[in-house]
Amino acid sequence: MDKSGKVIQSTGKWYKVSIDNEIVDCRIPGKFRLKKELVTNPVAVGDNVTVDVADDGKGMIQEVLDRRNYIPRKATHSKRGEQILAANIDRAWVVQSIRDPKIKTGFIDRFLVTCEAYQIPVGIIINKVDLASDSDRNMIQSIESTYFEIGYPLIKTSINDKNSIQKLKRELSGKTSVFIGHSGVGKSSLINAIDPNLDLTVGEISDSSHKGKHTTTYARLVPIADKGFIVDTPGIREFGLVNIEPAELSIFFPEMEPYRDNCKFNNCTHYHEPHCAVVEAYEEGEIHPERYASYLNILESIQ
Ligand SMILES: Nc1nc2c(ncn2[C@@H]2O[C@H](COP(=O)(O)OP(=O)(O)O)[C@@H](O)[C@H]2O)c(=O)[nH]1
Ligand SMILES: [Mg+2]
Ligand SMILES: [Zn+2]
Repeated sequence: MDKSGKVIQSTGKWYKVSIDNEIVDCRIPGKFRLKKELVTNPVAVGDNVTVDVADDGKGMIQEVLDRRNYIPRKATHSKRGEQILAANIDRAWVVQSIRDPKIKTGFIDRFLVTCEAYQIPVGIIINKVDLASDSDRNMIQSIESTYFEIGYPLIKTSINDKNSIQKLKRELSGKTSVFIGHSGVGKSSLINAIDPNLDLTVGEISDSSHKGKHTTTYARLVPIADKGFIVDTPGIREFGLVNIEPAELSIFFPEMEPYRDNCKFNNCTHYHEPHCAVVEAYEEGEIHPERYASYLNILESIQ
């Protein structure tokens, strides 16, 4: 009888599948590779699969269940189409630190747009709040209210504050999560704080310094304290804004949703066009100035 499980690691040849909390080494039938799909990997980390487990304990993956969502990665130039870095993500978290390095809301907004475009629920973690000065604290408050109003969860954390770690732990419990953010913001430290058994290396040099070495690195799901997974890979500091048309960008800014259909032009980019309902809403204070500035920045980069 087939068993169901979740792919937690892949080398392209072998797959490790978690079935009832046990790890089973699996292969895929050759026919999986022949399917003319747009993606370059037929089975990805995070996929829910059914497996036929043989008497020797090895498995053969029978079926990949429909993906709820996935994190794309631009396939290397030799290949066609998209590579799936990880599938079935319950929430992606953009991790920023208030200082060292300083928080950049532009990065947050770019990341939120990508997650909206790929239908990945997303939240924001502001780490190292123990380093905040008084003026930083005001800034945190203003950032909090901006993102709260448009519906994104935001958690303030410090590895020196147990309560904040507990709160984060509750958010991640039983879910498959992914942390994205620049080197040094504290991703590994937070994961260690949540599950000290993992003992990830802290303070390692920038992920980008390994570029080239890791061109074929696959993602891995790391089980955290027996409930939930965190996607681990050095290759997802940022995932690109692929295939967003300028006139579609505002779809991925939830606060523009109530206005965008009222513009005079239906291909309005909400920038220079006359009778733009989004610009009017911005001028009336319905859209946060920094979010609109981010919108224009991203618009410029995709035009
Ligand atoms: N003060 C303070 N330092 C932190 C915090 N979290 C991480 N750090 C420090 O920030 C540095 C980078 O952390 P690391 O986890 O390696 O960041 P990563 O590159 O995002 O994985 C290390 O020196 C950590 O000790 C925090 O909440 N407060
Ligand atoms: Mg790290
Ligand atoms: Zn408009």
